[in-house]
Amino acid sequence: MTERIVVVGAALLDDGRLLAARRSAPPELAGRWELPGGKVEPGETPEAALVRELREELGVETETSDRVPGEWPLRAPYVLQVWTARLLPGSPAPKQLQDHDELRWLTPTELWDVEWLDQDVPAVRKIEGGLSHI
Ligand code: 9L3
Ligand code: MG
Repeated sequence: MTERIVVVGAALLDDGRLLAARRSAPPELAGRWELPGGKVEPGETPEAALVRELREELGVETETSDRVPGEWPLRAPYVLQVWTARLLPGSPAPKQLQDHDELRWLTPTELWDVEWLDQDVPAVRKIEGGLSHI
């Protein structure tokens, strides 16, 4: 059996808002919004992978905190796990450097204003449930 491969996504929060990123690739995902992130590499912790992916994709310096409980299936062998993250003091603002063509900081009431990837919807619901505690 093939091992499952973890894809990490960020609930990147700033001032009570969640960052959503619109994918520009691949074609079947382009135009839909996601929690930014990517694949964990062999020997890498999920948290380190997320910090690396956010640096590569958005040019930001971040730290992870709590994991959002749950694990959601992607196309096999991938599964999505999500960590809460925040910008470190002095981090540049997020820019769409790679894989995205638009970014939005969503307030809790705007969370469903974007067309999330189907795969990300359950994770965003879970994040929404936790937002009132920030
Ligand atoms: N994926 C789904 N939701 C997400 C992320 C970060 C990724 N929030 C899916 C899209 C790709 C695969 O996981 O099929 C690998 O992601 P990436 O490395 O292309 O970002
Ligand atoms: Mg990615």
